[in-house]
Amino acid sequence: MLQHHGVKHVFGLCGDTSLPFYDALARLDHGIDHVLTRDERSAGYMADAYARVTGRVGVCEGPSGGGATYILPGVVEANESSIAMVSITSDVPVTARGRYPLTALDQKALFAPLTKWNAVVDEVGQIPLVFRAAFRAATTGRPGATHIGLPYDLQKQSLSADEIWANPVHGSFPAFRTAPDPDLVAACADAVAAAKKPVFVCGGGVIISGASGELIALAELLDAPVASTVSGHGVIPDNHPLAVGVVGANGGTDQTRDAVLAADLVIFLGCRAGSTTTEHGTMPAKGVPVIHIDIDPMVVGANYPIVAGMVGDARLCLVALGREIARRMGADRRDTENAQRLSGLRSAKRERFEQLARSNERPVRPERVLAAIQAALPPDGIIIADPGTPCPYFSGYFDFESTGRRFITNRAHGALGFSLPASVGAAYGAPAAKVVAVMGDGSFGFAVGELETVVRKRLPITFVVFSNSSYGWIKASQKSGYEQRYFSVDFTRSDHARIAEAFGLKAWTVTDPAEMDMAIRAAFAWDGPTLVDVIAQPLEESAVPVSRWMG
Ligand SMILES: Cc1ncc(C[n+]2csc(CCOP(=O)(O)OP(=O)(O)O)c2C)c(N)n1
Repeated sequence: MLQHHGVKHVFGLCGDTSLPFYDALARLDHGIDHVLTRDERSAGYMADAYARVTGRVGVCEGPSGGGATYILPGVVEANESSIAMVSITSDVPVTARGRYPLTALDQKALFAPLTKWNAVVDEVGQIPLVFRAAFRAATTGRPGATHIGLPYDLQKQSLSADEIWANPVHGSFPAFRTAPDPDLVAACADAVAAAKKPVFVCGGGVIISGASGELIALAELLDAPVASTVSGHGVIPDNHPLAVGVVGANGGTDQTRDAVLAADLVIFLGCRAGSTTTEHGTMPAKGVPVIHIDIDPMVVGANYPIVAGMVGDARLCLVALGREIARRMGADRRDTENAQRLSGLRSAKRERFEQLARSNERPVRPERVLAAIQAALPPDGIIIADPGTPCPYFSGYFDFESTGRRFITNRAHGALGFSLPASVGAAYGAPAAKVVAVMGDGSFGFAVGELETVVRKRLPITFVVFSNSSYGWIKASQKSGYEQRYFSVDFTRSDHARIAEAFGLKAWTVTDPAEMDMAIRAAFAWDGPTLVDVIAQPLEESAVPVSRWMG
Protein backbone atom coordinates (compact mmCIF):
# COMPACT_ATOMS: atom_id res chain seq x y z
CA MET A 1 0.00 0.00 0.00
CA LEU A 2 2.92 2.37 0.72
CA GLN A 3 4.44 1.56 -2.64
CA HIS A 4 1.15 2.15 -4.45
CA HIS A 5 0.93 5.59 -2.84
CA GLY A 6 4.36 6.43 -4.26
CA VAL A 7 6.19 6.37 -0.93
CA LYS A 8 9.96 6.47 -1.40
CA HIS A 9 11.16 7.08 2.17
CA VAL A 10 10.01 5.79 5.55
CA PHE A 11 11.56 7.14 8.75
CA GLY A 12 11.35 4.89 11.78
CA LEU A 13 12.67 2.71 14.54
CA CYS A 14 12.34 -1.05 15.01
CA GLY A 15 10.49 -2.96 17.73
CA ASP A 16 9.21 -6.44 18.57
CA THR A 17 5.72 -5.85 17.23
CA SER A 18 7.12 -4.44 13.97
CA LEU A 19 9.18 -7.49 13.01
CA PRO A 20 6.92 -8.79 10.21
CA PHE A 21 6.67 -5.28 8.70
CA TYR A 22 10.46 -4.97 8.78
CA ASP A 23 10.83 -8.38 7.24
CA ALA A 24 8.53 -7.30 4.42
CA LEU A 25 10.61 -4.15 3.93
CA ALA A 26 13.70 -6.36 3.83
CA ARG A 27 12.34 -8.95 1.42
CA LEU A 28 10.09 -7.17 -1.04
CA ASP A 29 11.01 -5.15 -4.09
CA HIS A 30 9.27 -1.87 -3.26
CA GLY A 31 11.74 0.95 -3.98
CA ILE A 32 11.35 2.34 -0.47
CA ASP A 33 14.36 3.54 1.46
CA HIS A 34 13.97 2.96 5.22
CA VAL A 35 15.82 5.51 7.34
CA LEU A 36 16.56 4.06 10.76
CA THR A 37 16.32 6.73 13.46
CA ARG A 38 17.53 6.82 17.06
CA ASP A 39 14.25 8.05 18.54
CA GLU A 40 10.67 7.85 17.22
CA ARG A 41 10.34 11.57 17.97
CA SER A 42 12.99 12.13 15.32
CA ALA A 43 11.18 9.87 12.87
CA GLY A 44 8.11 12.08 13.19
CA TYR A 45 10.07 15.30 12.71
CA MET A 46 11.97 13.83 9.74
CA ALA A 47 8.73 12.81 8.02
CA ASP A 48 7.31 16.28 8.70
CA ALA A 49 10.24 18.16 7.13
CA TYR A 50 10.42 15.67 4.26
CA ALA A 51 6.76 16.38 3.50
CA ARG A 52 7.33 20.13 3.74
CA VAL A 53 10.11 20.17 1.17
CA THR A 54 8.71 17.57 -1.24
CA GLY A 55 4.96 18.15 -1.08
CA ARG A 56 4.69 14.36 -0.72
CA VAL A 57 3.23 12.52 2.27
CA GLY A 58 5.80 12.05 5.05
CA VAL A 59 5.75 8.54 6.48
CA CYS A 60 7.10 7.60 9.90
CA GLU A 61 6.81 4.42 11.90
CA GLY A 62 7.56 3.00 15.30
CA PRO A 63 6.64 0.08 17.52
CA SER A 64 3.87 -0.33 20.11
CA GLY A 65 4.03 1.17 23.60
CA GLY A 66 7.06 3.46 23.94
CA GLY A 67 7.37 3.82 20.17
CA ALA A 68 3.79 5.02 19.94
CA THR A 69 4.17 7.48 22.80
CA TYR A 70 7.53 8.79 21.55
CA ILE A 71 6.32 9.41 18.00
CA LEU A 72 3.53 11.74 19.11
CA PRO A 73 5.36 15.13 19.06
CA GLY A 74 6.11 14.84 15.35
CA VAL A 75 2.58 13.70 14.57
CA VAL A 76 0.91 16.57 16.38
CA GLU A 77 3.29 19.18 14.96
CA ALA A 78 2.52 18.03 11.41
CA ASN A 79 -1.19 17.87 12.08
CA GLU A 80 -1.40 21.35 13.55
CA SER A 81 0.86 22.72 10.79
CA SER A 82 -1.33 21.17 8.04
CA ILE A 83 1.44 18.89 6.79
CA ALA A 84 0.45 15.56 5.24
CA MET A 85 1.82 12.69 7.30
CA VAL A 86 0.98 9.02 7.75
CA SER A 87 2.32 7.63 11.01
CA ILE A 88 2.30 3.89 11.50
CA THR A 89 2.78 2.16 14.81
CA SER A 90 2.75 -1.58 15.16
CA ASP A 91 0.62 -2.97 17.96
CA VAL A 92 0.23 -6.03 20.14
CA PRO A 93 -1.46 -8.98 18.40
CA VAL A 94 -5.23 -8.76 18.12
CA THR A 95 -5.36 -12.15 19.85
CA ALA A 96 -3.48 -10.73 22.86
CA ARG A 97 -5.87 -7.83 23.44
CA GLY A 98 -7.11 -7.77 27.02
CA ARG A 99 -4.42 -10.16 28.25
CA TYR A 100 -1.98 -7.48 29.45
CA PRO A 101 0.79 -8.04 26.91
CA LEU A 102 3.89 -5.84 27.17
CA THR A 103 3.48 -2.47 25.35
CA ALA A 104 -0.32 -2.64 25.13
CA LEU A 105 -2.10 0.67 25.18
CA ASP A 106 -5.18 2.14 23.59
CA GLN A 107 -3.53 3.53 20.45
CA LYS A 108 -6.81 4.64 18.95
CA ALA A 109 -7.54 6.81 21.96
CA LEU A 110 -3.92 8.00 22.22
CA PHE A 111 -3.78 9.36 18.68
CA ALA A 112 -7.39 10.49 18.36
CA PRO A 113 -7.04 14.09 19.59
CA LEU A 114 -3.74 14.61 17.76
CA THR A 115 -4.58 13.40 14.27
CA LYS A 116 -6.96 14.20 11.47
CA TRP A 117 -7.76 10.53 10.99
CA ASN A 118 -6.76 7.47 12.96
CA ALA A 119 -7.49 3.74 13.03
CA VAL A 120 -6.19 0.58 14.60
CA VAL A 121 -6.69 -2.36 12.24
CA ASP A 122 -8.79 -5.21 13.62
CA GLU A 123 -8.56 -7.70 10.79
CA VAL A 124 -6.31 -8.10 7.77
CA GLY A 125 -8.99 -7.33 5.19
CA GLN A 126 -9.16 -3.74 6.50
CA ILE A 127 -5.53 -2.97 5.72
CA PRO A 128 -6.02 -1.65 2.15
CA LEU A 129 -9.04 0.43 3.16
CA VAL A 130 -7.27 1.84 6.18
CA PHE A 131 -4.17 2.83 4.21
CA ARG A 132 -6.23 4.45 1.47
CA ALA A 133 -8.23 6.39 4.03
CA ALA A 134 -5.10 7.49 5.90
CA PHE A 135 -3.51 8.88 2.72
CA ARG A 136 -6.79 10.45 1.57
CA ALA A 137 -7.31 12.19 4.87
CA ALA A 138 -3.69 13.37 5.06
CA THR A 139 -3.68 15.00 1.63
CA THR A 140 -7.16 16.45 1.05
CA GLY A 141 -9.00 19.44 2.53
CA ARG A 142 -6.79 20.92 5.21
CA PRO A 143 -3.83 18.50 5.06
CA GLY A 144 -2.81 16.83 8.31
CA ALA A 145 -1.39 13.85 10.11
CA THR A 146 -3.03 10.43 10.25
CA HIS A 147 -2.24 7.31 12.20
CA ILE A 148 -2.51 3.59 11.53
CA GLY A 149 -2.15 1.01 14.29
CA LEU A 150 -0.94 -2.26 12.77
CA PRO A 151 -1.20 -5.31 15.08
CA TYR A 152 1.64 -7.81 14.96
CA ASP A 153 -0.37 -10.88 13.98
CA LEU A 154 -2.21 -9.15 11.13
CA GLN A 155 1.12 -8.15 9.55
CA LYS A 156 1.78 -11.87 8.94
CA GLN A 157 -1.55 -12.68 7.31
CA SER A 158 -2.19 -12.52 3.59
CA LEU A 159 -4.47 -10.67 1.23
CA SER A 160 -5.32 -11.20 -2.39
CA ALA A 161 -3.16 -9.00 -4.64
CA ASP A 162 -6.13 -7.39 -6.38
CA GLU A 163 -7.12 -5.69 -3.12
CA ILE A 164 -3.83 -3.82 -3.07
CA TRP A 165 -4.38 -0.62 -5.02
CA ALA A 166 -4.23 3.10 -4.40
CA ASN A 167 -4.92 6.41 -6.08
CA PRO A 168 -1.45 7.89 -6.59
CA VAL A 169 -2.95 11.39 -6.36
CA HIS A 170 -3.16 10.82 -2.59
CA GLY A 171 0.61 10.51 -2.37
CA SER A 172 1.09 14.28 -2.46
CA PHE A 173 -0.67 17.34 -1.11
CA PRO A 174 -2.81 19.31 -1.52
CA ALA A 175 -4.79 16.67 -3.41
CA PHE A 176 -8.11 17.73 -4.96
CA ARG A 177 -7.83 21.45 -4.34
CA THR A 178 -11.09 23.15 -3.53
CA ALA A 179 -12.17 26.39 -5.19
CA PRO A 180 -14.04 29.19 -3.39
CA ASP A 181 -17.70 30.12 -3.73
CA PRO A 182 -17.97 32.73 -6.58
CA ASP A 183 -20.31 34.94 -4.51
CA LEU A 184 -17.73 35.12 -1.76
CA VAL A 185 -15.01 35.87 -4.30
CA ALA A 186 -17.12 38.82 -5.49
CA ALA A 187 -17.63 40.02 -1.90
CA CYS A 188 -13.88 39.86 -1.26
CA ALA A 189 -13.23 41.76 -4.50
CA ASP A 190 -15.71 44.46 -3.39
CA ALA A 191 -13.88 44.84 -0.09
CA VAL A 192 -10.52 45.05 -1.85
CA ALA A 193 -11.89 47.63 -4.32
CA ALA A 194 -13.13 49.76 -1.42
CA ALA A 195 -9.71 49.81 0.23
CA LYS A 196 -6.91 52.20 -0.62
CA LYS A 197 -4.15 50.47 1.30
CA PRO A 198 -4.70 46.72 1.51
CA VAL A 199 -1.95 44.49 2.93
CA PHE A 200 -1.60 40.72 2.68
CA VAL A 201 -0.58 38.70 5.76
CA CYS A 202 0.27 35.23 4.48
CA GLY A 203 0.80 32.00 6.38
CA GLY A 204 2.16 28.53 5.70
CA GLY A 205 -1.00 27.69 3.74
CA VAL A 206 0.28 29.82 0.86
CA ILE A 207 3.51 27.83 0.75
CA ILE A 208 1.75 24.47 1.03
CA SER A 209 -0.52 25.52 -1.81
CA GLY A 210 2.40 26.73 -3.96
CA ALA A 211 0.56 30.01 -4.46
CA SER A 212 3.45 32.51 -4.46
CA GLY A 213 3.19 33.26 -8.20
CA GLU A 214 -0.52 34.10 -7.96
CA LEU A 215 0.02 36.05 -4.74
CA ILE A 216 2.77 38.20 -6.22
CA ALA A 217 0.75 38.85 -9.40
CA LEU A 218 -2.24 40.07 -7.36
CA ALA A 219 -0.09 42.09 -4.98
CA GLU A 220 1.58 43.81 -7.95
CA LEU A 221 -1.79 44.55 -9.52
CA LEU A 222 -2.94 46.19 -6.30
CA ASP A 223 0.46 47.56 -5.33
CA ALA A 224 -0.25 45.90 -1.98
CA PRO A 225 2.47 45.05 0.55
CA VAL A 226 2.93 41.34 1.35
CA ALA A 227 3.78 40.38 4.93
CA SER A 228 4.05 36.87 6.28
CA THR A 229 3.69 34.90 9.46
CA VAL A 230 6.67 32.88 10.70
CA SER A 231 5.39 29.80 8.82
CA GLY A 232 4.80 31.88 5.71
CA HIS A 233 8.41 33.14 5.55
CA GLY A 234 9.32 32.60 1.88
CA VAL A 235 5.95 33.42 0.26
CA ILE A 236 7.57 36.35 -1.55
CA PRO A 237 11.26 36.99 -2.21
CA ASP A 238 12.52 39.26 0.56
CA ASN A 239 14.03 41.59 -2.05
CA HIS A 240 10.72 42.04 -3.88
CA PRO A 241 9.63 45.72 -3.83
CA LEU A 242 6.37 44.76 -2.06
CA ALA A 243 7.90 42.43 0.53
CA VAL A 244 7.36 43.42 4.15
CA GLY A 245 8.88 40.45 5.98
CA VAL A 246 7.60 38.55 8.99
CA VAL A 247 5.11 40.27 11.25
CA GLY A 248 3.98 39.45 14.75
CA ALA A 249 5.33 38.79 18.20
CA ASN A 250 8.11 36.42 17.12
CA GLY A 251 10.30 37.98 14.42
CA GLY A 252 8.24 41.09 13.73
CA THR A 253 10.01 44.45 13.99
CA ASP A 254 8.80 48.05 14.32
CA GLN A 255 9.11 48.38 10.56
CA THR A 256 7.04 45.33 9.65
CA ARG A 257 4.52 46.31 12.31
CA ASP A 258 4.21 49.77 10.72
CA ALA A 259 3.49 48.20 7.34
CA VAL A 260 0.47 46.36 8.77
CA LEU A 261 -0.71 49.20 10.95
CA ALA A 262 -0.74 51.53 7.91
CA ALA A 263 -3.27 49.32 6.11
CA ASP A 264 -6.97 50.08 5.72
CA LEU A 265 -7.67 46.42 4.87
CA VAL A 266 -5.82 43.34 6.09
CA ILE A 267 -6.11 40.17 4.02
CA PHE A 268 -5.19 37.11 6.08
CA LEU A 269 -4.35 34.37 3.62
CA GLY A 270 -3.56 30.74 4.47
CA CYS A 271 -3.06 31.49 8.14
CA ARG A 272 -5.02 31.31 11.36
CA ALA A 273 -4.46 34.90 12.43
CA GLY A 274 -3.49 33.51 15.82
CA SER A 275 -1.92 35.20 18.81
CA THR A 276 1.68 35.28 17.55
CA THR A 277 0.84 36.77 14.15
CA THR A 278 -1.60 39.35 15.48
CA GLU A 279 0.32 40.09 18.68
CA HIS A 280 -2.66 38.93 20.71
CA GLY A 281 -5.26 40.61 18.54
CA THR A 282 -3.65 44.04 18.52
CA MET A 283 -2.31 43.96 14.98
CA PRO A 284 -4.38 44.85 13.14
CA ALA A 285 -6.34 46.70 15.77
CA LYS A 286 -9.97 45.68 16.15
CA GLY A 287 -12.06 47.79 13.77
CA VAL A 288 -9.70 47.61 10.78
CA PRO A 289 -11.53 45.77 7.97
CA VAL A 290 -10.33 42.18 7.58
CA ILE A 291 -10.68 39.59 4.83
CA HIS A 292 -9.81 36.07 5.86
CA ILE A 293 -9.07 33.30 3.35
CA ASP A 294 -8.18 29.77 4.40
CA ILE A 295 -8.73 26.14 3.55
CA ASP A 296 -10.15 25.51 7.03
CA PRO A 297 -13.61 27.01 7.51
CA MET A 298 -13.12 26.98 11.28
CA VAL A 299 -10.32 29.55 11.25
CA VAL A 300 -12.04 32.06 8.98
CA GLY A 301 -13.45 34.76 11.21
CA ALA A 302 -12.37 33.07 14.45
CA ASN A 303 -10.28 35.91 15.85
CA TYR A 304 -11.53 38.93 13.92
CA PRO A 305 -14.90 40.05 12.61
CA ILE A 306 -14.51 39.96 8.83
CA VAL A 307 -15.88 42.11 6.03
CA ALA A 308 -15.55 39.15 3.67
CA GLY A 309 -14.06 35.68 3.63
CA MET A 310 -13.41 32.68 1.44
CA VAL A 311 -12.77 29.02 2.08
CA GLY A 312 -10.58 27.14 -0.35
CA ASP A 313 -7.12 26.34 -1.55
CA ALA A 314 -4.94 29.47 -1.39
CA ARG A 315 -3.88 29.25 -5.03
CA LEU A 316 -7.40 28.78 -6.35
CA CYS A 317 -8.69 31.56 -4.10
CA LEU A 318 -6.01 33.92 -5.40
CA VAL A 319 -6.69 32.97 -9.02
CA ALA A 320 -10.41 33.64 -8.55
CA LEU A 321 -9.86 36.87 -6.63
CA GLY A 322 -7.24 38.08 -9.08
CA ARG A 323 -9.55 37.46 -12.03
CA GLU A 324 -12.44 39.28 -10.35
CA ILE A 325 -10.29 42.24 -9.38
CA ALA A 326 -8.64 42.46 -12.80
CA ARG A 327 -12.10 42.49 -14.39
CA ARG A 328 -13.09 45.46 -12.24
CA MET A 329 -9.87 47.36 -12.72
CA GLY A 330 -9.64 46.90 -16.49
CA ALA A 331 -6.21 47.92 -17.72
CA ASP A 332 -5.50 49.96 -14.58
CA ARG A 333 -2.80 49.06 -12.16
CA ARG A 334 -2.79 50.68 -8.81
CA ASP A 335 0.23 52.72 -7.93
CA THR A 336 0.25 53.90 -4.37
CA GLU A 337 4.00 54.33 -4.22
CA ASN A 338 4.15 51.49 -1.75
CA ALA A 339 7.31 50.18 -3.28
CA GLN A 340 9.20 53.30 -2.29
CA ARG A 341 7.74 53.38 1.23
CA LEU A 342 8.50 49.68 1.79
CA SER A 343 12.01 50.04 0.51
CA GLY A 344 12.50 52.72 3.20
CA LEU A 345 11.09 50.38 5.87
CA ARG A 346 13.31 47.52 4.74
CA SER A 347 16.41 49.71 4.76
CA ALA A 348 15.63 50.98 8.27
CA LYS A 349 15.25 47.39 9.48
CA ARG A 350 18.49 46.30 7.80
CA GLU A 351 20.47 49.26 9.02
CA ARG A 352 20.03 48.37 12.69
CA PHE A 353 20.67 44.69 11.99
CA GLU A 354 23.83 45.30 10.02
CA GLN A 355 25.26 47.55 12.66
CA LEU A 356 24.93 44.73 15.21
CA ALA A 357 26.14 42.13 12.70
CA ARG A 358 29.42 44.03 12.35
CA SER A 359 29.96 44.04 16.11
CA ASN A 360 33.10 42.32 17.36
CA GLU A 361 31.69 41.90 20.84
CA ARG A 362 32.11 38.61 22.62
CA PRO A 363 30.15 36.43 23.17
CA VAL A 364 29.23 36.48 19.49
CA ARG A 365 26.05 38.38 18.67
CA PRO A 366 23.35 36.30 16.94
CA GLU A 367 23.25 38.98 14.22
CA ARG A 368 26.84 38.11 13.33
CA VAL A 369 25.95 34.42 12.98
CA LEU A 370 22.99 35.20 10.74
CA ALA A 371 25.03 37.49 8.52
CA ALA A 372 27.66 34.77 8.06
CA ILE A 373 25.04 32.16 7.12
CA GLN A 374 23.26 34.65 4.85
CA ALA A 375 26.50 35.38 2.99
CA ALA A 376 27.41 31.73 2.46
CA LEU A 377 24.06 29.96 1.88
CA PRO A 378 23.50 29.01 -1.78
CA PRO A 379 20.26 30.33 -3.35
CA ASP A 380 18.49 26.97 -2.97
CA GLY A 381 19.56 26.54 0.67
CA ILE A 382 17.06 25.50 3.35
CA ILE A 383 17.12 26.80 6.92
CA ILE A 384 15.49 24.83 9.72
CA ALA A 385 15.18 26.78 12.94
CA ASP A 386 14.35 25.77 16.50
CA PRO A 387 12.62 27.93 19.09
CA GLY A 388 14.77 30.12 21.32
CA THR A 389 17.33 32.35 19.62
CA PRO A 390 16.93 30.94 16.08
CA CYS A 391 13.20 31.33 15.36
CA PRO A 392 12.78 35.08 15.96
CA TYR A 393 16.16 35.95 14.48
CA PHE A 394 15.80 33.93 11.28
CA SER A 395 12.15 34.97 10.92
CA GLY A 396 12.99 38.60 11.39
CA TYR A 397 16.26 39.02 9.62
CA PHE A 398 17.11 36.15 7.28
CA ASP A 399 16.28 37.02 3.69
CA PHE A 400 15.30 34.49 1.05
CA GLU A 401 15.53 35.68 -2.52
CA SER A 402 13.40 32.94 -4.00
CA THR A 403 10.00 31.61 -2.97
CA GLY A 404 8.92 28.23 -1.65
CA ARG A 405 9.78 26.11 1.34
CA ARG A 406 13.10 27.65 2.25
CA PHE A 407 12.42 28.13 5.95
CA ILE A 408 11.11 25.42 8.24
CA THR A 409 10.24 25.87 11.87
CA ASN A 410 7.81 24.07 14.14
CA ARG A 411 5.42 26.85 14.99
CA ALA A 412 2.46 24.71 16.03
CA HIS A 413 3.96 23.53 19.33
CA GLY A 414 7.46 25.00 19.15
CA ALA A 415 8.94 21.96 20.88
CA LEU A 416 12.70 22.08 21.43
CA GLY A 417 14.81 19.58 19.51
CA PHE A 418 12.97 19.81 16.18
CA SER A 419 15.55 21.18 13.76
CA LEU A 420 18.26 18.53 14.11
CA PRO A 421 16.08 15.54 13.14
CA ALA A 422 13.93 17.63 10.78
CA SER A 423 17.05 18.51 8.80
CA VAL A 424 17.48 14.80 8.02
CA GLY A 425 14.02 14.69 6.45
CA ALA A 426 14.76 17.87 4.49
CA ALA A 427 18.08 16.46 3.28
CA TYR A 428 16.31 13.36 1.96
CA GLY A 429 13.54 15.44 0.39
CA ALA A 430 15.87 17.99 -1.24
CA PRO A 431 19.15 16.17 -1.75
CA ALA A 432 20.61 18.90 -3.98
CA ALA A 433 19.97 21.72 -1.48
CA LYS A 434 22.28 22.84 1.30
CA VAL A 435 20.38 22.18 4.54
CA VAL A 436 21.28 24.14 7.65
CA ALA A 437 19.76 23.44 11.08
CA VAL A 438 20.08 26.25 13.62
CA MET A 439 19.39 25.55 17.26
CA GLY A 440 19.91 26.65 20.84
CA ASP A 441 21.98 24.45 23.11
CA GLY A 442 18.76 23.41 24.85
CA SER A 443 17.47 22.01 21.55
CA PHE A 444 20.84 20.38 20.84
CA GLY A 445 20.50 18.47 24.12
CA PHE A 446 17.07 17.18 23.12
CA ALA A 447 18.21 15.79 19.77
CA VAL A 448 21.97 15.14 19.86
CA GLY A 449 21.62 11.35 19.58
CA GLU A 450 20.38 11.75 16.02
CA LEU A 451 23.84 12.93 14.90
CA GLU A 452 24.68 9.24 14.56
CA THR A 453 21.98 8.91 11.87
CA VAL A 454 23.36 11.96 10.08
CA VAL A 455 26.86 10.45 10.03
CA ARG A 456 25.65 6.95 9.12
CA LYS A 457 23.70 8.35 6.20
CA ARG A 458 26.52 10.78 5.25
CA LEU A 459 24.16 13.73 5.00
CA PRO A 460 26.03 17.00 4.31
CA ILE A 461 23.93 19.02 6.77
CA THR A 462 25.45 21.90 8.73
CA PHE A 463 24.31 22.36 12.33
CA VAL A 464 24.80 25.71 14.03
CA VAL A 465 24.42 25.81 17.81
CA PHE A 466 23.84 29.06 19.70
CA SER A 467 25.56 28.11 22.91
CA ASN A 468 24.51 30.24 25.87
CA SER A 469 24.24 27.47 28.49
CA SER A 470 20.68 28.36 29.42
CA TYR A 471 17.10 28.05 28.34
CA GLY A 472 17.52 31.59 27.12
CA TRP A 473 13.98 32.22 25.92
CA ILE A 474 12.56 31.51 29.35
CA LYS A 475 15.38 33.40 31.01
CA ALA A 476 14.57 36.43 28.85
CA SER A 477 10.95 36.21 30.00
CA GLN A 478 12.09 36.02 33.62
CA LYS A 479 14.16 39.13 32.95
CA SER A 480 11.38 41.15 31.38
CA GLY A 481 8.37 39.92 33.36
CA TYR A 482 9.74 38.74 36.73
CA GLU A 483 12.35 41.37 37.68
CA GLN A 484 15.29 39.16 36.73
CA ARG A 485 14.43 36.51 39.33
CA TYR A 486 16.22 33.86 37.30
CA PHE A 487 15.14 30.44 38.44
CA SER A 488 16.15 27.04 37.09
CA VAL A 489 17.00 28.17 33.59
CA ASP A 490 20.81 27.82 33.50
CA PHE A 491 22.77 24.67 32.74
CA THR A 492 26.42 23.75 32.26
CA ARG A 493 28.08 24.59 28.97
CA SER A 494 28.89 21.48 26.93
CA ASP A 495 31.57 21.40 24.26
CA HIS A 496 29.23 20.77 21.34
CA ALA A 497 32.05 20.66 18.80
CA ARG A 498 33.79 17.83 20.64
CA ILE A 499 30.51 15.98 21.04
CA ALA A 500 29.95 16.32 17.30
CA GLU A 501 33.48 15.13 16.56
CA ALA A 502 32.88 12.07 18.69
CA PHE A 503 29.92 11.24 16.45
CA GLY A 504 32.15 11.69 13.37
CA LEU A 505 31.21 15.20 12.21
CA LYS A 506 33.69 17.90 11.30
CA ALA A 507 33.21 20.68 13.84
CA TRP A 508 34.30 24.20 14.77
CA THR A 509 33.91 26.31 17.91
CA VAL A 510 33.63 30.05 17.38
CA THR A 511 34.34 32.42 20.23
CA ASP A 512 35.77 35.29 18.18
CA PRO A 513 33.28 37.07 15.86
CA ALA A 514 36.11 37.62 13.39
CA GLU A 515 36.19 33.85 12.78
CA MET A 516 32.46 33.51 12.18
CA ASP A 517 32.43 33.88 8.37
CA MET A 518 35.37 31.58 7.90
CA ALA A 519 33.85 28.84 10.07
CA ILE A 520 30.51 28.92 8.27
CA ARG A 521 32.13 28.95 4.83
CA ALA A 522 34.37 26.04 5.77
CA ALA A 523 31.43 24.10 7.24
CA PHE A 524 29.34 24.62 4.09
CA ALA A 525 32.24 23.62 1.84
CA TRP A 526 33.02 20.42 3.75
CA ASP A 527 31.91 17.26 1.99
CA GLY A 528 29.96 15.75 4.89
CA PRO A 529 28.08 16.71 8.05
CA THR A 530 29.43 19.66 10.00
CA LEU A 531 28.68 21.54 13.19
CA VAL A 532 29.57 25.07 14.21
CA ASP A 533 29.28 25.74 17.93
CA VAL A 534 29.01 29.46 18.56
CA ILE A 535 29.63 30.85 22.03
CA ALA A 536 26.71 33.21 21.66
CA GLN A 537 25.38 36.28 23.37
CA PRO A 538 22.74 35.27 25.93
CA LEU A 539 19.30 35.76 24.46
CA GLU A 540 18.16 37.94 27.35
CA GLU A 541 20.96 40.43 26.57
CA SER A 542 20.40 40.46 22.80
CA ALA A 543 18.34 42.70 20.53
CA VAL A 544 16.14 39.77 19.50
CA PRO A 545 12.97 40.78 17.60
CA VAL A 546 10.42 39.58 20.15
CA SER A 547 7.86 42.28 20.79
CA ARG A 548 7.19 41.67 24.47
CA TRP A 549 10.87 42.14 25.32
CA MET A 550 11.41 45.18 23.14
CA GLY A 551 11.48 48.52 24.90
C1 LIG B 1 9.74 20.46 24.60
C2 LIG B 1 9.75 21.85 25.09
N1 LIG B 1 9.86 22.10 26.42
C3 LIG B 1 9.86 23.38 26.87
C4 LIG B 1 9.72 24.42 25.99
C5 LIG B 1 9.66 25.84 26.51
N2 LIG B 1 10.77 26.62 25.96
C6 LIG B 1 10.61 27.48 24.94
S1 LIG B 1 12.01 28.21 24.47
C7 LIG B 1 12.88 27.43 25.69
C8 LIG B 1 14.34 27.69 25.88
C9 LIG B 1 15.17 27.36 24.68
O1 LIG B 1 16.50 27.16 25.07
P1 LIG B 1 17.64 26.90 24.00
O2 LIG B 1 17.26 25.82 23.08
O3 LIG B 1 18.92 26.74 24.71
O4 LIG B 1 17.65 28.25 23.16
P2 LIG B 1 17.86 29.74 23.70
O5 LIG B 1 16.50 30.26 24.07
O6 LIG B 1 18.80 29.69 24.85
O7 LIG B 1 18.41 30.43 22.50
C10 LIG B 1 12.06 26.58 26.43
C11 LIG B 1 12.51 25.75 27.57
C12 LIG B 1 9.59 24.10 24.64
N3 LIG B 1 9.45 25.04 23.71
N4 LIG B 1 9.63 22.83 24.22
